[in-house]
Amino acid sequence: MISRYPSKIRSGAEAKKLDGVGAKIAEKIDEFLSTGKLRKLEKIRQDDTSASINLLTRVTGIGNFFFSLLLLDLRENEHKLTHHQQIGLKYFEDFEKRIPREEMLQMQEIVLKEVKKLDPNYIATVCGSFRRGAESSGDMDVLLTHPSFTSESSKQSKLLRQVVEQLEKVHFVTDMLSKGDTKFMGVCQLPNKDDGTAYPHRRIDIRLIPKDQYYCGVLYFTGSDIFNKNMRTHALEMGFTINEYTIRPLGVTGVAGEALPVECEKDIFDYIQWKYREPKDRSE
Ligand code: DCP
Ligand code: MG
Repeated sequence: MISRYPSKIRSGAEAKKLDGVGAKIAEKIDEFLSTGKLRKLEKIRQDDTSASINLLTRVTGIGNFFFSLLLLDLRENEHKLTHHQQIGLKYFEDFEKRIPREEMLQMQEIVLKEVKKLDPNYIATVCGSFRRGAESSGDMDVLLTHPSFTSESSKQSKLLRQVVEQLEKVHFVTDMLSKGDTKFMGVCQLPNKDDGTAYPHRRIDIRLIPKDQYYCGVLYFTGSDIFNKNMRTHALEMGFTINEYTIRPLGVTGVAGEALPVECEKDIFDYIQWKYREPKDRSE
C-alpha cells in the first residue's frame, strides 16, 4: 500500500524496488508523475459505476500500490464522478469484504422484521449464496412479493418503495445506488456492536417480483449460476424453457408456450422431472 511507503515516490524505477511493483505499474507511475493523470483513470471516469468497479477490481490484480494511487486520485476527483460512482468509491474497501454468515443472519432478521411490520402479507426471501448456506456472502440479495401484485395486476411501485423507506427509517439502509419500481440497489449497515465499533457497509439489492413469478425468481437468484445453467440445460432436454421469471413448455417448433403455474420452487423441479434439491445442494 502507498500509505505504508515512508517517502515520496519520484519515479517508476524507484517504485519498482517495492514489493509487487512490476514494469507495467512502474510505467503507469511514470505516466502519472509526468502528465498528472492516467489514461485508464480517464476511461474509468467516463464509464458507469458497475463497469468501472469491475475495471477497478481487475486493476487490483496488478498490484496494491498502483491500485492505492488510483483510489487516491479518484478520491481527489470525487466531484467528477456520478452519484453511483461516488457511493462505490466511498465504500470501496467495505464492498471488497465478504459478509460472515453470522452478520447475514442479523441482516436477514432486520429485513424480515421490518417487512412484516409493514404488512404481514409480504413474502421476502434472502437468496444468493446465503440461501445456499454459504459461510460468507458477497452481498445481500432480497426478493420481495405480495399477493396483491401479479403479472396480470397493475404495477404497484409502493410495495417496494415503502419497504425501502422503512429500512431507511430504522437506519439499516444507508445509501441508494439506484431505485426503480421493481429493483432497489443500495447500501446497508448493521447497528454498531455493543463495544461501539461499526460494521462495514454492505451492498443490498431488493427486487419486487409478481407473485406468480416469485418462485422462478427465488430459484434463479438462489443459484448458484452453475446450478442454474445445469438446470436450464436439463429443462431444455425435457422440453421446457426456464428463466428468471417463468417456466414455459416448448412446442414441437421450439416456440415457448404460456407460463406454467408455479406455487413453490418444487413445482419447477417437478415439471422437468428432477428430484428436488435443497438450496444447500445447489452449488452445481
Ligand atoms: N445469477 C446467475 N447468473 C448470473 C448472475 C447471477 O444465475 N450471471 C444468479 C445466481 C446467483 C444469484 O443470481 O447465485 C445471485 O448473484 P450473486 O452475484 O450475488 O451470487 P451469489 O449470491 O451466489 O454469490 P456472492 O456470495 O458472491 O454474492
Ligand atoms: Mg449474492
